[in-house]
Amino acid sequence: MDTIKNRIKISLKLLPDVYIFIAIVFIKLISLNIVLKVLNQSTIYSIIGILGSAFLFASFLCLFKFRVRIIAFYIIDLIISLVILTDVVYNRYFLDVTSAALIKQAGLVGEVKDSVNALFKPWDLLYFIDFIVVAVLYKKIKDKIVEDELKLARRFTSFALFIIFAFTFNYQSVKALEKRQPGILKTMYDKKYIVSNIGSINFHIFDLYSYITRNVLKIKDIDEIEAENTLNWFEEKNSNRALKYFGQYKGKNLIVVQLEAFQGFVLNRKLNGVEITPNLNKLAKNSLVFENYYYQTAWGGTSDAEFLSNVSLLPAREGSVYYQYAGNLYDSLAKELKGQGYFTSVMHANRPGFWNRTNMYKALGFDDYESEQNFNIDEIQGMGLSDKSFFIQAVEKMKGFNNPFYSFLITLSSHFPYKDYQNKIADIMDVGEFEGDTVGDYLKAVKYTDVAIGTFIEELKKSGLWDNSIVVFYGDHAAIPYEKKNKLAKLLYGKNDLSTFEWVTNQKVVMMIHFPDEKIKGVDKSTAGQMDLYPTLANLYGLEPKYMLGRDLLNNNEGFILTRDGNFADNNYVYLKAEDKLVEIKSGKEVDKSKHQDLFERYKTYTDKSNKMIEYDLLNYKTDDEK
Ligand code: GP9
Ligand code: MN
Repeated sequence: MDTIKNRIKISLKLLPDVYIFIAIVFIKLISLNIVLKVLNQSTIYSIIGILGSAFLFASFLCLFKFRVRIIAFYIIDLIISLVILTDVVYNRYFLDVTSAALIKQAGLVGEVKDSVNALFKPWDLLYFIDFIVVAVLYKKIKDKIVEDELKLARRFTSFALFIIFAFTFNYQSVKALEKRQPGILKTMYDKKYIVSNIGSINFHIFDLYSYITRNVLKIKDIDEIEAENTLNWFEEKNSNRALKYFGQYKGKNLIVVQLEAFQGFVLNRKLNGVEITPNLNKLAKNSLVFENYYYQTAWGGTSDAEFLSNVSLLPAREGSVYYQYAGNLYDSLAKELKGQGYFTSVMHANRPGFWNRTNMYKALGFDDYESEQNFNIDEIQGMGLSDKSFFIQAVEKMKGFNNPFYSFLITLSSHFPYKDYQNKIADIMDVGEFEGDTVGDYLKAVKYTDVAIGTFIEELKKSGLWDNSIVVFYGDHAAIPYEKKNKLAKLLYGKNDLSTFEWVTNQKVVMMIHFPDEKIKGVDKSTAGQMDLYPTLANLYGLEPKYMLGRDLLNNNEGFILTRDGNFADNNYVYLKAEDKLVEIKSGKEVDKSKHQDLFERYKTYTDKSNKMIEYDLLNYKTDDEK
């Protein structure tokens, strides 16, 4: 027993350079969090994570004799310092940290090449000052260490100890992060938040792992015939040019508003005699309303809704398409409109790195991205800038745009958990028995955003933009979590629970299109979804994109939607994956699946084609092929 203790003691004692290494890495990583201004989001677990990553590298150092060790020290220190420096410089420009996927977007760096030089500051050299300090120290301690050089077994003991520490610390840190934000390491929706919680090195290890498994270790590449087949399938699907309304609104502005968590049931609903969304209800009377518009988002939440609506492909089967496939080539609404001389802009008053938007909006072809940085954060409501202030400032910006333009707006205030942190909307409406519950908080948040929408419409009218623009409003995804379904049952049906059928058929969002001449209006009851927006708008604006999964809602009544959790529906039937049941929508009764195999086939084909398109970046493949 005593010898083991002694062995450990000696093993740890004679490695002063390793401790210096740990201290240096620790200081550098903490200073990075200070520079990134994310220290306030950190917890004790971030210190544990940062120590964990320092221990991990330290453990490898222990394996070598001093002379080799000191070289390894320099190499690892240099790599870590360069990673930190890249993040610091990248953050100065893009307000985010780097990720391996950016390798595919080298062009992006090219674009800012001139400013890259300007982005380096003299004090960045401080990240390398330790190289001199260590060189001086090295001279002093070299002889002593070489004299008492540890034997291989002892060095191995130190290695084992450090590696155990490394794994324990890192595990604790990562576990704490996943507990606070489940799934964040798959979707990477807020890279800076991850850095703040587990340290930069751990983040980059996860990021690299995800990149390698996705790109380098892909089981096989798609063969040529399969790629051609997939592209042909899309081309054929989109080749039947619509007859009705084609190009009828060419030249009109397009304003698309994606509303945070606007579930379908809020529209035209009253609670204790009071309308929840009076402004949208009023607008609905003169708009084309889709009553059965499903959201099709998956892990990527808001970003998936943006993607579905602008690209008309399904989101990633795991993780988020905005993070994993930001380097792909896309055919998108913004790009197509740009081809017709439109100015394209996207506005969302959150940090630009959130959901990897800075990179993805470039891939989607937006000319301009107005993030939190470009708004005056003069009023907070919910998750950030209040929708009211956001809308007012957005109209101001639009007034300055060259016409015609496409403006894509994403709201923020009605974000889960709908808490009225600023205590501003507590009395906005009486939610009766739902007071104090998520459902009650949600209804107030929706009411708040609806009031802001009222202001938005007024401002658009005042500016003259209203009469010259198609304006679309739709919700991004669910608002009420599954564990709150009893309360939802109370609100919707005055009962205590929802069946799976009721739950699934309520996973819809608000959706309406307002036309400047109000010639197209009414209620469409066909089954539709977010992948149908792009094809519908493409037709109205006379565009002919060829790689969309959805349908043109004005020229095809054959409704069909599918979601990533395996549900799908047409106008008559809905498949409930959780119960493996096909149900007739009208009666709510189960029907014989074997008689509707065509629906199952369709689901499979759609999923398969969409997956291939994204996972193999087929448009890029096609472009390469054509070169
Ligand atoms: C963040 C906002 C919310 O900018 O869009 O994203 P969500 O959490 O709803 O996916
Ligand atoms: Mn959202």
